[in-house]
Amino acid sequence: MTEGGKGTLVMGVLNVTPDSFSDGGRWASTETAVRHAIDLRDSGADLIDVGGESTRPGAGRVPPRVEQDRVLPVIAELRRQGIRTSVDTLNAETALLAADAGVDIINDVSGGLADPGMADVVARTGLPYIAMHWRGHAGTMDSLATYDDVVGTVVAELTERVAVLEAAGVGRSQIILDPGLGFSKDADQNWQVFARLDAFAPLGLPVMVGASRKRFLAGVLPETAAILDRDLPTAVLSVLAAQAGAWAVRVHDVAGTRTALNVLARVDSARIGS
Ligand code: PMM
Repeated sequence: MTEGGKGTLVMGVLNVTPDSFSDGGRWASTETAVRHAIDLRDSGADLIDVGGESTRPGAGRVPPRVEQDRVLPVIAELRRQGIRTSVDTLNAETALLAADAGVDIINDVSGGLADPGMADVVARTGLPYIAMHWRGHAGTMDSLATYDDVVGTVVAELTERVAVLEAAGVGRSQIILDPGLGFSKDADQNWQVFARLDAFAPLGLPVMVGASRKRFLAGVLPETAAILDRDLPTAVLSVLAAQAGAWAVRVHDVAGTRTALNVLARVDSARIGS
């Protein structure tokens, strides 16, 4: 975790899919995807998270070849343009091919649970690896939101993932944790986990937060609000995550979060200067 949230990275979301829940279909060709990634970079993204399989609730699986055809050319082109990327994938093979294409980070929303080959690929590539808290695929995840103590259980389940990854040869310094907001958690559980990001500190690993446009944000908006109206509460949560020491926030509206983080930086530096 970064001290006082200074330097929290902004990861821009690039879903190269026809069906992601808030931006599906908009960046489905390599050319439009690359153009959007450049816009995100120009808006202040530090890196671009390239995904070719939607994880929205109820989404079906995509054959690895289709996923790879979507993400690999985009990653290769962004690499060529000097833009840092992560690949958002559950598949070890896709992660390995993305590494060959020049990806900088592997982002696995299953923390290695979906594909038993993932830990080995992470160990072999030596790339940073985002291990997110996950309990099941999109078709079943909502029914798996059962916890006595959601914060303690998420920390314990991620601790277990770290142990399994390390046993498979992944270096501890490669691992970044993500509490998995919106994945097998109801609205109250998402707020509880977000409110206790400090509970991950004892693990001593960087923490990333992905709250952007997720369903639980609807609860702070009027019933008539559209999905894009969730960008304001997302930016507010980006500031709170940064204050809690998050390593990075994963957002669709990079400009909004960048502005919000700039406000925090000015307040922090004014406090230090006074
Ligand atoms: N959320 C989504 C996809 N990938 N990756 C990480 N590490 N953390 C997240 O919270 C996360 C993710 C789903 O959101 P999208 O459909 O809007 O991309």
